[in-house]
Amino acid sequence: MRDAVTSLIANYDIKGRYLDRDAIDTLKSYFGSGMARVQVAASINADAAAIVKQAGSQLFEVVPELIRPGGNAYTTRRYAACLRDMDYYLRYATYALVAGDTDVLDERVLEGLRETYNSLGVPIGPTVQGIQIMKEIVKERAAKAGIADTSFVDQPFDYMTRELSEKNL
Ligand SMILES: CCC1=C(C)/C(=C/C2=NC(=C\c3[nH]c(/C=C4\NC(=O)[C@H](C)[C@H]4CC)c(C)c3CCC(=O)O)/C(CCC(=O)O)=C2C)NC1=O
Repeated sequence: MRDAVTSLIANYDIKGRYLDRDAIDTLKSYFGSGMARVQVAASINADAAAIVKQAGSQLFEVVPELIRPGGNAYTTRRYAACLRDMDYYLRYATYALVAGDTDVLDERVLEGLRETYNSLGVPIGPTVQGIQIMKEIVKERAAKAGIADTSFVDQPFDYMTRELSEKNL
């Protein structure tokens, strides 16, 4: 599992090069957003269950078919599985935020997921909507907590979205 620093070092080591200006800029940007990353992760951790619940309610409001008979999240068991999946995405997003790298998502979340979803008929579109709703909730909270530039929050959520949707089309 890699983070922003180990990824960068690995790249330079392969080429046998010292850290150049680009590398230093990348490191500055990562460490510059470091406290904000930790702050966002802490704010998510403190309220993860509520964030998942709110995102679930919003998703089922936008796509109510999911929880009607015939919908993939219909029945208590599947409803719970859906919220549990959202919780996975949120938790791993916090890891990726702190790491400043999406490697953990490839390794622990996305590997084989598309196949599983396809075989169970879990629809990708609404899953991606749920991930995006969580992103917006987290960004709102970060902004309220006084973090001026919340753009770094996008990365893990957008990465999961892109990987899930691209590979399914
Ligand atoms: C940490 C990495 C990890 C992930 C990501 C993961 C996902 C995951 N979601 C699953 C099921 C599921 N996932 C959903 C999710 C949804 N259905 C919908 O309609 C919505 C769009 C969506 C919620 C947003 C549902 C309903 C099931 C149960 C499907 C079934 O058993 O029929 C399953 C099948 C096994 C099981 O039910 O536990 C896996 C492996 N498991 C993991 O270990």
